[in-house]
Amino acid sequence: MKKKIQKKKNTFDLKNSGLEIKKKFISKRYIQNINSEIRDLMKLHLNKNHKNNNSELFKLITKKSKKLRENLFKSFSRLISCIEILSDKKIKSFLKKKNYKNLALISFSVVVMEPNRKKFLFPVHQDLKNRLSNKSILMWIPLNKSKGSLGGVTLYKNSHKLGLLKHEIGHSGIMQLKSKSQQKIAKLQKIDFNKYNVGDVLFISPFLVHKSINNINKKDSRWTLIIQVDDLTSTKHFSKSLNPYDVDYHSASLTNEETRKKENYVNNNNNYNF
Ligand SMILES: O=C(O)CCC(=O)C(=O)O
Ligand SMILES: [Fe+2]
Repeated sequence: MKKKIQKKKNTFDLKNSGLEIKKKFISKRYIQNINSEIRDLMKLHLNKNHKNNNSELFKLITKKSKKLRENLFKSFSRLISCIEILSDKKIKSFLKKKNYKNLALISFSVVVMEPNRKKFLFPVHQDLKNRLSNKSILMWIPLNKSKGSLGGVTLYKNSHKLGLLKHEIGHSGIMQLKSKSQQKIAKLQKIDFNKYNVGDVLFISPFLVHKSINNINKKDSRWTLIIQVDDLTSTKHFSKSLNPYDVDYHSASLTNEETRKKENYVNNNNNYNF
């Protein structure tokens, strides 16, 4: 009985809570393949035959050249192996079960959160840019495991029910909820997703407010793949506009992905004192 209650506490349903956590869900080989390609890309630029993990190689690349680091980082989010994960049968059947149809790939990106570098963290936000439909889903897929220290995301349960909230560019140069919007979510339950294994998937509504959790690990970075897809069955707005709402009214001018690439990784500093 106790066990049942416990289980219920940790179970979230996408429709009601705006999030759903699936443990040991997808085949690890997809993740292994992405990681090995990421390592291959970096190893090509390092002299020795390094056997290091992603985080160690990224540190070596960072030491070597800022431009190289920046370009390699951008290339990770272009790897076709990242979207091959959408062929995983568990992901396919999950989306089918939730009645997602005619899916369009909106974006996919690899996030690297280095230890104690707060500048890259995403403040509270919804993912409003580039939506082609209001029926949308985001997959947050760990590329390395964490017992908590690597950080992750804080999710504001039920916040997707508030609809579109107004955003602005925050002091870090990244889009965040305006303070009035922040007041609206202040009393909602916060769920920290910071303990995960390779194979787990967090499904969320992109309209669910979320933010990054700091990586407090001593040496490893957090590597996460984020894929967003939209259901194109309800696109009545297409006769007037591509997006289902006025994106610029609600959000600042850049997508999170764009801000990350332009503002953070492409800076004119010569050192990495973020
Ligand atoms: O993984 C994270 O820290 C959050 C990333 C995120 O929210 C985004 O890319 O929009
Ligand atoms: Fe986000």
